[in-house]
Amino acid sequence: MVFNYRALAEYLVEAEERKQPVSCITDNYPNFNLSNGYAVQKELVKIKEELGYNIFAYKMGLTSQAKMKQMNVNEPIYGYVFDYMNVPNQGQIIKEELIHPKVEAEIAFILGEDIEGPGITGEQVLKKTKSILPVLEIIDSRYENFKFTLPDVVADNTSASRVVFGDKLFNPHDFEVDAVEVKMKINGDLAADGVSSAVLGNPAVSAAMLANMMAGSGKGKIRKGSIILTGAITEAVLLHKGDHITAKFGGMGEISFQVK
Ligand code: 0L1
Ligand code: MG
Repeated sequence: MVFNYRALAEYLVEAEERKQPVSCITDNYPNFNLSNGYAVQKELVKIKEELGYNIFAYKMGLTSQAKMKQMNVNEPIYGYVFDYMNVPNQGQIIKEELIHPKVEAEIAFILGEDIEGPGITGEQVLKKTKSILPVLEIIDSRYENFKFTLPDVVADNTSASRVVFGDKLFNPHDFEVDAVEVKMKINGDLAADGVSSAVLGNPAVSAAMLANMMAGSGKGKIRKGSIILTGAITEAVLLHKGDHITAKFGGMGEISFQVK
């Protein structure tokens, strides 16, 4: 079947702009597959760029065994964070601008050198990483009830919506990157916790997998200076108007924001 990738990307961009969830693409097109999902994602990126936005970071999704099992897949997915999605630490997100946001804690990598697959390992990526920093990702599926198949969520740019980065950069060689403990509180109550080894054993493996997936789909290397969100350490927690979120990342400080 031939799909109109541009029209499907517009459908998802409009859902984001109107803050109205839509039904899954696969509800109408059961044959829509993962490579169709990435083709829609590519069009979605083009539309955002035509609107004047720029890619700010790469993001990996479904990087925990639990999430992969839930989706019945054995490979993570990737998408893009745009510049307009940035929220300052201690800042606020506006509930009315979003549909049904959830928050999850992650570690981001900033590359000191280009990385390129196929076959690059987590260890090799770590050697080429200049800095790491904590980040809270706010995901907001454009689909009704946050329910979708893998091709749907890839088309929807892996639910990317907002990001709140920590204030300080850290040298990855000063850290056990796979042993960062995170505790996330909402309105003072523990909402989610985890250890960074939940991300494919080590978040560096996730960044390497991104480079390998990019190479596999002919997208080339990931350039020096690029930022990569490596995937969730904690479960994603639903946010409500009025919530105050704080997340402590062991040895890496705290990130907080308010839902207005
Ligand atoms: O960043 C993520 O892990 C999200 C991937 C897409 C799945 C979801 O929206 O829960
Ligand atoms: Mg994420």
